[in-house]
Amino acid sequence: MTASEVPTARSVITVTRRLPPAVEARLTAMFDVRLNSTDVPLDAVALSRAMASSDAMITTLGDPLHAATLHAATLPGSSAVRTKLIAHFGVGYDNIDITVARELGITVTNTPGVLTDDTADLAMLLMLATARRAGEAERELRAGDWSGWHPTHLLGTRVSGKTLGIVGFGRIGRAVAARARDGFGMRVLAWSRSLTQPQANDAGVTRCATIEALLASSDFVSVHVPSTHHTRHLINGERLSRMRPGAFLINTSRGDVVDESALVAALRAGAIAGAGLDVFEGEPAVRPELLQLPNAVLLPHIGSATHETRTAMGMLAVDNLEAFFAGHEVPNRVA
Ligand code: 8YV
Repeated sequence: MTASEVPTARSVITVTRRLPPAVEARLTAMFDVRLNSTDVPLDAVALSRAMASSDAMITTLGDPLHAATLHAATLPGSSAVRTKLIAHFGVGYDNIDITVARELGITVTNTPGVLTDDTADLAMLLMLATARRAGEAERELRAGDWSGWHPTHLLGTRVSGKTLGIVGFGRIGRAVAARARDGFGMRVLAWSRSLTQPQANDAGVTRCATIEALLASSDFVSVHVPSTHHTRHLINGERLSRMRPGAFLINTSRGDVVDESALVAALRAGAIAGAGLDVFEGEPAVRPELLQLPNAVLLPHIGSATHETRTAMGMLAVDNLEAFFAGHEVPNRVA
């Protein structure tokens, strides 16, 4: 954006979902803000209309900004969209067609870094909950079915000292590695398409040359890759069959990275011991077969859901808006 394009009146910002109060207050003080008071997700038509009538948007992963929706937002007789910035509230932005956004001259930013620790904590929580059968145990107690302590009741699998394989070694993968190694004395293996030996050495992990080698050698596998056309069904039936029979799969990244029907088959057959999932292929819908499996711990995409992190994510999105409308380079550009 050039200085001449910077709107002089207060810029109109549409925020697609409710955000923490401190974030909404800061936004409202700076911009002409259209908040979503109902907190109901906007459909494709409402998203296009909002883009056609706002200078910028704050979006979330529940807002599919595919090519058709972006094109539908163009002004009549023009290939331009009024929205010049999509400040996405989240680190993953697979809901946005970045190529089309770029073609339409829309800047896109995300919120990296601030959610790393909470998402890594949740991966550890899922590892512990699946291995120690916390979901099953709590369901039993709440149902009034606990008949008292006995030596063979609800025996699980030890986490400490085991081998963890991390698929994808970005910020969150590295944060999980540090927790597992330093907190739980685990041996940590890592694989990603770009991980180099010096990077693995620096992080104190063992680099696997192939994902298959990592899967075959891990007691726990935790997935930390973004959703792209390269990673869709990265963990498919063939790769699940490479895992150890007693191993657990943890996914806090994106649902489509794991072939869920193959995962259900592997869990049913006892080909792996369990799965801890915070993300799903068709979320918020969850495959009914998964709901029936006692060896799956299922959470409703709460990786970054703490007061601290959601506020920090919102503030980072506002930092990007502020920089953009001041005519500066945005801090977290992805397009
Ligand atoms: C966010 C996430 O809560 O940041 C991400 O990529 O998956 C979540 O932790 C979500 O993106 C909000 O839009």
